[in-house]
Amino acid sequence: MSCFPYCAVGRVIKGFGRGSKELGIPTANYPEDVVERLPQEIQGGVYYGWANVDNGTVFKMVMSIGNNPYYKNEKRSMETHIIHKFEEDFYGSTLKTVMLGFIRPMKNFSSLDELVTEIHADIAHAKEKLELPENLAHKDNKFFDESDKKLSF
Ligand code: ADP
Ligand code: RBF
Ligand code: MG
Repeated sequence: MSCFPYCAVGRVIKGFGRGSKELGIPTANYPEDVVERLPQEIQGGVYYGWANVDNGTVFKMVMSIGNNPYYKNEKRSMETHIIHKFEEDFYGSTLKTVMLGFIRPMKNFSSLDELVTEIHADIAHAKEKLELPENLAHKDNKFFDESDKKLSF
């Protein structure tokens, strides 16, 4: 059994400020309540899927889900890198994501260079997987429509 597709929606908050943007890989962070709703089956790791901001164009994305040992209760973070060049930041906007598959578990890296190289490989992997017909189909998922009025937040 699989819990994919997994849909998440929430406002974009300020992250840890670890400078993902400076690495050329900005990650939009979800608030805690969105992270807490994640099913147990979705473990720490890297995932691929689709995303949009304020019901706009749907783009490919990669998501990093991490267990931060410095937080009590093994709280996880959900950081989405949208594979698109945005002209401006979108803090406070509504981010919708549809997760479709797992890429790899979280790893420890001995240098930032290695981490960045691995993330670029993740992005290439995601781009390819999302071209498969069964994944491409979710680009038009009703969830991304503005007409979806059932969301309450
Ligand atoms: P933070 O620590 O606050 O998450 P980042 O350096 O990770 O800071 O930058 C994330 C922010 O960059 C997002 O919240 C968003 O406003 C902006 N941003 C711009 N382009 C993208 C993109 N392609 N994917 C994700 N976030 C982006
Ligand atoms: N950080 C890690 O320590 N290990 C990882 O394996 C890892 N994989 C990532 C994969 C993707 C696609 C992205 C966007 C980030 C990844 N990060 C990883 C970085 C981390 O979650 C976070 O973005 C940085 O710590 C900067 O905030
Ligand atoms: Mg971030």
